[in-house]
Amino acid sequence: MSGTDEQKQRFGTLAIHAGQEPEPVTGAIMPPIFQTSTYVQPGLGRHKGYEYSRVQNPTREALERNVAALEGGRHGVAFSSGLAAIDAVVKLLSAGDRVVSEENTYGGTHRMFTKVLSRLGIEFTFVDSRDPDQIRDAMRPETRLVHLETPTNPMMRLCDLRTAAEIAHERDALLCVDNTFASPYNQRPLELGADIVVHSATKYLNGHSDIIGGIAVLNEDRLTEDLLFIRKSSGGVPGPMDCWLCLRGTKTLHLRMEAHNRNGTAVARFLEGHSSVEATHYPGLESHPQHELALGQMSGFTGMVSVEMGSADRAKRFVEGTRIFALAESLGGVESLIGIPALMTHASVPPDRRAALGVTDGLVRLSVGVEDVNDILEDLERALEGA
Ligand code: P1T
Repeated sequence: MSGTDEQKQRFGTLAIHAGQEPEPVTGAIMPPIFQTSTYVQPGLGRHKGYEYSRVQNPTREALERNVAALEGGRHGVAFSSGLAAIDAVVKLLSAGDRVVSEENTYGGTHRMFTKVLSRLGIEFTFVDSRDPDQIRDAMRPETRLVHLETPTNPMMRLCDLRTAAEIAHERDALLCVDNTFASPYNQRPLELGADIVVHSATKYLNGHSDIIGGIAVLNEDRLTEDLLFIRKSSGGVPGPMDCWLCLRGTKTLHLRMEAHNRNGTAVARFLEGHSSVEATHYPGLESHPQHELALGQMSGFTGMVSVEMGSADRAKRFVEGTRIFALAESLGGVESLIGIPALMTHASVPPDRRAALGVTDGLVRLSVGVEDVNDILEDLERALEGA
């Protein structure tokens, strides 16, 4: 499919075809796994565009073209993990530069910013990006990057991306949005003004809980070249087999996300109405304080739901009492997962910070899978009775 054809295609068609041509030698419809570290050069200084797999790999490039198309962007740059992608984006900056970041990101992102990248002379200011004024007030002449997550992990807070993009661009800063929770099926930040979208491809993009991967999507050629240079120099590339698995995953992204959106909504409504649950956080609920914004910038609300159980004991009994929901870190796979962020994915965030965000020991996060919704709801009902 040519680039111009792709511009006309709709999401489900892009998911299956974008970035992939039948392999020219045999006609294989699936892109081969180019499981090779190097490429033979017919003579010194002569090669076919492929020298070494840290720099170029055809399977990885197929994944990059595919996800770029899904995000409505021009370039994809794949990484060995979501954190490797975010790390590379921050490395576009230099010592003395500043980042304004949403305060409620994935715990590992917060750990990388505060414990690793800040040691290299990059300064981080954390804000509640639900309030655009907090972003605006935190901007300094040295601020080069605004890093947002929306919905946030695990509180499901939203940031108005159109406004955030305006604020960042007024000050000549880049806007990077972690779109892991929404997936490009539900939200396309580049179309709302972001410069860079990052994903933990480990989650919805791959969708089958069998790889760790990351990807950044951009429009600007110059910025893409800079990011490719950082990846080539730092080396956080994914292997060809993982790229191929992710590419197989993205072929069904639209089908899976429809089912996640449907089951997520059913679970959120069920939990909101349950007497054992104190609060339910899901942008698709009318009771979510930013529901209007959700309707304005998302087309679906995913399978991610968080609930406040009121105490650590009740949360523990709930997550240990489910049978279909497996107690595990991660999210976005076809199978349902459940966990306690304060003890698992956000354990690296200091306790006082967690408390301020609402990431209490009683907060339970669910990644609602695509099993039969009746079995999912029965599982939750039974576990809540035990809690
Ligand atoms: O695990 P990795 O592929 O490196 O992705 C990191 C990451 C980045 N951004 C968001 C929003 C994430 O949720 C994650 C990883 N999150 C989990 C492992 C989790 O269970 O929340």
